[in-house]
Amino acid sequence: MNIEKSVELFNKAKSLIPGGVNSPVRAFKSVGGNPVFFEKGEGSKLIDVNGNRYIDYIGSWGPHLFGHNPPFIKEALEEQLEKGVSFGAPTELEVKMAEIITRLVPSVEMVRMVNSGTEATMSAVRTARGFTGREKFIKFEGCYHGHADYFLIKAGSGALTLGVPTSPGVTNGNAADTLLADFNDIESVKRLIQANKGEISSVIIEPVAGNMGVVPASKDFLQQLRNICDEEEIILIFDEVMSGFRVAAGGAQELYGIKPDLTTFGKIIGGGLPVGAFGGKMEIMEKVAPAGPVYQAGTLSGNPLAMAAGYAALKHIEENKEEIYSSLEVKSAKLEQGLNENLKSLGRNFQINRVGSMLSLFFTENKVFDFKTAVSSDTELFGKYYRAMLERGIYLAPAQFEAVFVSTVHSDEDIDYTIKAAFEALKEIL
Ligand code: HOZ
Repeated sequence: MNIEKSVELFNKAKSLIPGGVNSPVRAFKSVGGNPVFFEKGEGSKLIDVNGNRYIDYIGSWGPHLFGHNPPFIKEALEEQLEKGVSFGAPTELEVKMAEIITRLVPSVEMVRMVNSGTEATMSAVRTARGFTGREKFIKFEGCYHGHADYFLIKAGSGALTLGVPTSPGVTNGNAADTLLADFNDIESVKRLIQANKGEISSVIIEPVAGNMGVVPASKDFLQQLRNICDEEEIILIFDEVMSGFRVAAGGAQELYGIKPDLTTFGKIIGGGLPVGAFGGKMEIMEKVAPAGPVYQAGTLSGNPLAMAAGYAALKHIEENKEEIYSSLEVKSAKLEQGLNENLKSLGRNFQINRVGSMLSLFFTENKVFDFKTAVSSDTELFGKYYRAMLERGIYLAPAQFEAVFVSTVHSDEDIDYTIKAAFEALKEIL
């Protein structure tokens, strides 16, 4: 495949942008090779600057549930463009957005719009601290909640991929308030609570972790977490930046039937534009400024263009729920089954974790249920697989510790082609 223009652009970018990219995983450091620079997205495809077409399984890291540029989001954006792109003042769209979020996710009684998942998680933790008057919080090893200082401690995603799960620049003071538990291990949570009695404000978790690859929490574990948080008056925060509106219209909390106190959103909520949100119980959210004293603000928060795209996406979900999630399930199950059959016929028992349209293939024969089992995956082999798939026109997330996202516009042909390409790629590298 000729990617000459991407090579030229990356070389130029490296002298102008740190590492040549605006977000680390995109630099292909862990998989090797030159990052592909893109020009266009069309449904399930991405077209690079050399005109090569790829079946895209990143979907902008999750938001493109309906593929690139769906007509209903495009129309909403065009309509808003005529009216203006930013007012820094309230609009009716923000009210409609809050209404639809609270309808789709009933644990969210009140919601504040922000600009990214990182803003959502850091504001949620601050709100929980303000509400409880306690400073410490618990996060899980391998979960990633954006790049606020106190989250970059044994974090997943790019931090893990680049080998800096605990980032330089995070002060000891910041790190001291972050307590680390093991994913899917309730005893590790109990021990921390016991050792820090009355000092823990919140527990934040990705109920379907997507940043150490896809690793779902067990229902029993989440239920026990809910119970302990109730007993100890600790705020339970579900980070649904990835799973929100993806694994079900009401997110992972609908799937598991467990209600958190606060939820954070991103990705799909902006229909592809930079949006995040946090929300939850009224009594907690009423602590947020200006209703309450916990400060939180942003000029671009509730931006009309972003709200128009996000509202169009959520409205589409609300009106077509059954169809959307059953089609995603059918397509994703077909992909999972095809990959499993490939592995079987090659005599390998590598693990595939899947929740709805989020999936990861781990190059390990161990069951993957937490950070330690996730990192037992052979990342070098993943790199080879990645390059072999790219060569065949399949665009996966360029790191083992991310997810594959299937959209409603991936066709049967796309999935069949992907399974065939994966067979050839695996045969080549194993
Ligand atoms: N950490 C992001 C996904 N988990 C990567 C986002 C990006 O590079 O765009």
